[in-house]
Amino acid sequence: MKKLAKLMAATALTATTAMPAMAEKWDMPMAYSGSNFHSVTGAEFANCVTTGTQGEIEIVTHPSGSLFPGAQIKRAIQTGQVPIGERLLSGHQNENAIFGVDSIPFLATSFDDADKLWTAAKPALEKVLAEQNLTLLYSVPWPPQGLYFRDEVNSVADMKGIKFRSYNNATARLAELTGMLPVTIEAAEISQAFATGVADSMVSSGATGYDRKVWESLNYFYEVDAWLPRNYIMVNSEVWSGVSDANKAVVTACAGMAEYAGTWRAKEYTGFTLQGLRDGGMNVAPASDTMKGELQEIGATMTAEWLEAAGDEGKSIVDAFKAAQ
Ligand code: PCA
Repeated sequence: MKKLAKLMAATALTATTAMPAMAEKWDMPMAYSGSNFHSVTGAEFANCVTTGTQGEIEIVTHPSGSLFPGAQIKRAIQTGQVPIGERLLSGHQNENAIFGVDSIPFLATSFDDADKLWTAAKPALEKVLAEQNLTLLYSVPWPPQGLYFRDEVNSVADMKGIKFRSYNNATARLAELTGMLPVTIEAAEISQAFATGVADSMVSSGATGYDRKVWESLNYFYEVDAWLPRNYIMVNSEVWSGVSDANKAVVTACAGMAEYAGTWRAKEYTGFTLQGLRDGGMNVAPASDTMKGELQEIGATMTAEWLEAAGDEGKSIVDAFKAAQ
């Protein structure tokens, strides 16, 4: 009897000191550097969930593409290799044109408009993701996209033959239409690509140029405000359906706060990083009217191409966005 009592006491002790019965660790791959505002937002989201669920779900972020490079993150979540992760939405435009809704040149060129476009597109995107075993948690925009070059350019004619780093279908198409030579390179790899001359230009935000210190190789940033692409955080739908209602409420609340905080950071980061590029020695200025006009023509071509590819669903998103403007 004594022995049994001892055993029971020991078991009780183990039960109270052990981790909660349902404790799970969720590794969360992210493609951009740890100091990037999306990664900082993701780390805060992870802490919020870990604290809010009292450790029942512990999210551990892996920035810089250290667990999976950007191009593999969505598939890794779909197939259950990891439960959660962050990816550039337009990285999947080759699967479905709807994913490219945020990279249509000159459609939504401010944070306010990017927000309206997101609201208009979200139901269709959630539906496509659900068909792929994915549940959307939150999304944060990048700052407006401008053009980086090693050498000065004043018109589209000056761009001919320049090696251009692309990050999705739209950026590769932009290169084609401007006579440049696209090469796809992840953000984590661009410093080296510019240093070694694999590429001499790109379209991106001031944020990415700043994060990757591109002033070490490039000299010009033309503010074009072509579009504001987005990152989004998704969870495997089967994993999600196994989460308790109480923990789902925590994750959803943390996601809402992350979307808000991340968007605020993106806005703050816009001016800060452009100044950072200047401080690094780059020429930062709005594109000339000639260049803007030429790019707008290319934008019109790309808009027509996107509408063609995205069909009725795409048209209704653009119509709903324009009605909200
Ligand atoms: N930075 C990312 C995507 C958009 C942006 O501003 C990149 O250049 O890869």
